[in-house]
Amino acid sequence: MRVLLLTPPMTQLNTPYPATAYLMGFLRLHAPRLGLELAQADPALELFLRLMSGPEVARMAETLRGRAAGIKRARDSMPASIAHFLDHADRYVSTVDAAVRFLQGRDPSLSVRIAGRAFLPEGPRFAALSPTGEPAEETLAWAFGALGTTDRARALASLYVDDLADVVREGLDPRFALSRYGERLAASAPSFEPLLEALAAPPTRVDDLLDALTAELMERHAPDVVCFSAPFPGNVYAAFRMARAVRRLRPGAVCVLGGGYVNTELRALAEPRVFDFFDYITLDDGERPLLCLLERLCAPNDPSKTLLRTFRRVDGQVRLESDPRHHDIPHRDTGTPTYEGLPLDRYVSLVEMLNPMHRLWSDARWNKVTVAHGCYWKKCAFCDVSLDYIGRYDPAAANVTADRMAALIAETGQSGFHLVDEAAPPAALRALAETLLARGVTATWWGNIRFEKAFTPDLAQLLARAGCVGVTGGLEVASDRLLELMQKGVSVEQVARVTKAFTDAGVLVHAYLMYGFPTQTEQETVDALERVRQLFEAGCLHSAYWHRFAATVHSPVGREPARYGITLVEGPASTFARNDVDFVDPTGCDHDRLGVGLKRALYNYMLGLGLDEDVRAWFAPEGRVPRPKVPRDLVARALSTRRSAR
Ligand code: B12
Repeated sequence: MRVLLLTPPMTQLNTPYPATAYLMGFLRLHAPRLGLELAQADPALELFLRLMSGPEVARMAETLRGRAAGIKRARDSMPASIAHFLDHADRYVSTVDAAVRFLQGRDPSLSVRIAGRAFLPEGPRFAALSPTGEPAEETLAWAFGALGTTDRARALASLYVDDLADVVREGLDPRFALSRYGERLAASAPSFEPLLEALAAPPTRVDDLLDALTAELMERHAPDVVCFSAPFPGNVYAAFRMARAVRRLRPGAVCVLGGGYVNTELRALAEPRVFDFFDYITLDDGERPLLCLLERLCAPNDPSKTLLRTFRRVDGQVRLESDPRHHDIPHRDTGTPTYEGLPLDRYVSLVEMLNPMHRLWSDARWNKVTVAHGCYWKKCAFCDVSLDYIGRYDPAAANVTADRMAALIAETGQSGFHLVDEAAPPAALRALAETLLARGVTATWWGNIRFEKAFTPDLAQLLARAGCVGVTGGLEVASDRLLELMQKGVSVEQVARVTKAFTDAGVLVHAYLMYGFPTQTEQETVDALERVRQLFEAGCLHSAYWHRFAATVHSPVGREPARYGITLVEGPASTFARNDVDFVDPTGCDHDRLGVGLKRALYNYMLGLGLDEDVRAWFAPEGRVPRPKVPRDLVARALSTRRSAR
């Protein structure tokens, strides 16, 4: 039986999303017994590469020119990205292949030409180089100095790709973005109808390319089973579109859907029409459910071959079949992920922001491993702790993780790892670091943690010696009252000490921040910004991102809203996706207004700017806010306690 595993567009482009690699690594262990032939492909990358190619960009110019020709005064109503593109279309056509090759790392010498700024056309996105009106050269010189030619060229080529992506979105397909496609059709969508309508609409050029790609994959692999992974809402539209094409091209093939989006948003699926596209949809970790399904497909007449957490359509109704005798595969036994079959030299490294920590997300290729399945804390009120991928904690021994890393280095020739844990546990990281050092493995790695007391300066130094280059973690609302309410289990002062331990060890640190948590007041938001300012000033943080809090149905806030002082607003009954829920917070704070100032401040802090400004200044364009009530030396004092305690 031939099984093809796919990641439908779009996801980040610098490295493969790992679900197909994890599942293929696991299925390999069972392939001889079941007679499976396994293959994986990444249509997300392929679609990008097709769009960003000379012939396609030429076609884009022709289409957009043709469209404009029919409209009076078309130029006046044209988005800036398209106007600029049409003015310089020939240059885009002649440079796009070279720029993409450069971003793939396949033509490094081109950096000198790109860095010279006469080679690539510079559209509206390049305004990001002059955020406050300064000449772009000043920003580039500040960021890359005189010798950083490669990085400078990468940043410029990334802006060039952003401009072209804007042209695709504004000119050809409004659903398109570089790392998500049609996201809004799927995210928390109570009804399947909008997605169905989009699938029934006349195809865009992006749709046509996707259909062609699907046809090629069917021809190359002739699969009997096609597994689609939808990690995010931004993969869902393409998954349905591709599944429909598979149905037409290979009517006998079985289509299966799984992934993070499904595990989070489709748990209460009741829409039978979804099964016009997919035969089976599985929940949570895919190893056991997929194995059960493949065993059943191999022996269709054997009634003992039952399913685990698998939706299918029976007599026109959606049914979840789950035999309680099956259990998930322990993390230690899931096998080693494999990237076999994926074109690792064709992924595209983009520089999305001039901040070293931010780069880890979109730049360079990272192999992925998981140190521990789930979260060992699993109490945070905003988090989907009731779901299996968070709630079921199952670490693997350090030897197992180190073996997987060694195997991936041997397979890919690359030693960079993104640990895709919910929150890698300190004890497991210590053991992993000691194992890597004892074995003499050279690896570079980063991942998400909780800013726990257990991450002492000594442990941070050990992790850094073993190859840790970055950690991300939640400081969330940066207010002790709210951190306690949400059961985060950390205090601001503790976060200051832990993050400083990491930055002192030379490790990059990113903080996830949140605003708009239930009962949060304006004063608390201003105070939070003051604490974050101090953390940047004291060198505890390199980067951060402020998310607007959203209540989800699987989080403690969504399940027990009264405990957090809010009431949920019931939306329309859902037969399709369920995740975010609207709520009313009687505190009545205007978080939208404050959010703009918070983001403005952070953007500047990440570039090392405005750290001595009164935080109220960042909110000023939207109105007045109260004076912060936080001692100006809160973080400095927290850090000096650390020193005297040592
Ligand atoms: C690391 C991570 C990130 C990283 C890296 C992302 C990347 N592109 O690689 C960062 C921080 C950048 C990130 C960003 C985002 N993330 Co994120 N991320 C995660 C996290 C913690 C781990 C992902 C991972 O690599 N897991 C390991 C793989 C192997 O697990 P998996 O994909 O779930 O696959 C397993 C099963 O799902 C199943 N399976 C998967 N596919 C298939 C297919 C079939 C056929 C079958 C049978 C089974 C199956 O089997 C696999 C093995 O068990 C997950 C939560 C989690 N613990 O999974 C959230 C998670 C996937 N992210 C999520 C979201 C929403 C996002 C963002 C959209 C956030 C935002 N608003 O910007 C962005 C999107 C980024 C993008 N477009 O690429 C959500 C998705 C839920 C949803 N609502 O759809 C999750 C589930 C977390 C959450 N509850 O919010 N993320």
